[in-house]
Amino acid sequence: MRYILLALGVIISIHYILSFTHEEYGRATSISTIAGQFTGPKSNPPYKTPVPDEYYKVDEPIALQDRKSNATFVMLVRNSDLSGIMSSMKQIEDRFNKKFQYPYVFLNDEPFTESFKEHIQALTNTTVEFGVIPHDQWHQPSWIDEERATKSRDEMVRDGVIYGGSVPYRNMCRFNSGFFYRHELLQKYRYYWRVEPDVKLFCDVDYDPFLVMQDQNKVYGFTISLFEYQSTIQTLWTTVKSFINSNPGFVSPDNAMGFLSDDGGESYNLCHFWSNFEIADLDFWRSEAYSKFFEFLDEQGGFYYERWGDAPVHSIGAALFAKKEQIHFFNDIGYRHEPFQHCPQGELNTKGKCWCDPSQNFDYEWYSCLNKYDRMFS
Ligand SMILES: Nc1nc2c(ncn2[C@@H]2O[C@H](COP(=O)(O)OP(=O)(O)OP(=O)(O)O)[C@@H](O)[C@H]2O)c(=O)[nH]1
Ligand SMILES: *[C@@H]1O[C@H](CO)[C@@H](O)[C@H](O)[C@H]1NC(C)=O
Ligand SMILES: *[C@@H]1O[C@H](CO)[C@@H](O)[C@H](O)[C@H]1NC(C)=O
Ligand SMILES: [Mg+2]
Repeated sequence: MRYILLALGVIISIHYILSFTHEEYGRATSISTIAGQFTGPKSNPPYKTPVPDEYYKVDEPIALQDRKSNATFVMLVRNSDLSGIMSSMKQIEDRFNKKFQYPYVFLNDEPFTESFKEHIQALTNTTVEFGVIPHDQWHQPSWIDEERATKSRDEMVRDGVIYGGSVPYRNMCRFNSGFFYRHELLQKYRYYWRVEPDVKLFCDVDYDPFLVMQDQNKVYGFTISLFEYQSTIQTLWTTVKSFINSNPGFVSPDNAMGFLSDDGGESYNLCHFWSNFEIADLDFWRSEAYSKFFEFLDEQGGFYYERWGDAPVHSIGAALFAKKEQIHFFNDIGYRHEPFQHCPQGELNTKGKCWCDPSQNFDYEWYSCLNKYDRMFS
């Protein structure tokens, strides 16, 4: 414990020196003059200060394109996910995108069928691109010891761990952790909004969340946070600590370790942002800190020997390499991915014309981690 605290102290001071020469992350570089309005008093989480009215385009059928972000939707799906992803996409269009007109990138480990593409393109007037994932970025690397991987999958099946026996699920987690942002179709974008099949969007999103990310220098946005299954990440935290110890300069000053750990970094409390919803900065994943971090994790083989999820991996990366203020809770976006939902409360519910019942809200349920996010600001 002492040792970790000491290490973090050193990390923070070293980072201060290094940050002026390399990393942009962890430093407020582009907060504009209006940023003060958002940030609010230091004693409040930033999301308690609502998005200013100037950002809202309530009565415009198509938002005036005076300012647009460099952003896209990203959907990783199979051909068989057509109906589920059409359902999600229709809601994205109706609640937000028919007004803001951002493009879509669909990714798959095999080619999309013509019929899939036609059905998807019919849902929008914006650009939709369909990409195939390079073989090596999806499949289990040849240096993974298959005997050890099989043994671990069998154990997880026996223990009833969800997706414990699945190799494709592991491929998906590894791809989302370290490769999607390197896909050629995403190179031209800075921000993305990840959308999965069969999710629900409860409220009108009458402002552009990408512009809010950009103007406030945010790198990661979430709607739901919760605990991970310990059995899927047995050695993840030991690996993270080992990375931090050998690369102290990457850890941001004023990071969000307080969200991840209840004892100053000694142990992981299993909290993570639920990554089926993400609005985030692709350049953050492309940064030296996160790239090296992913490489280090990948070398341990934990995506296959265990079942490391992209949610804890992204969350730990964001929490350590960004400032806590750069992680945004989209309190006003009503969202459901089975079996949990975030339903905006009070005025936000009315403002967004939300159709969820505010009493059905995961925010402060016992399995939620939002209180650990909040406590970092008090
Ligand atoms: N192309 C492709 N996409 C996949 C594959 N497996 C999962 N995905 C996508 O990866 C994302 C996460 O997979 P899900 O099956 O939703 O995993 P989950 O959200 O942890 O679990 P659920 O509770 O089943 O939703 C979704 O967008 C899926 O469509 C696969 O084998 N191929
Ligand atoms: C696309 O644009 C055309 C012409 O402006 C319009 O008639 C049509 O309804 C639009 N479709 C969608 C899905 O927005
Ligand atoms: C959008 O962002 C990407 C990644 O940072 C960058 O390469 C690209 O030049 C940007 N495009 C525009 C139009 O600013
Ligand atoms: Mg899902």
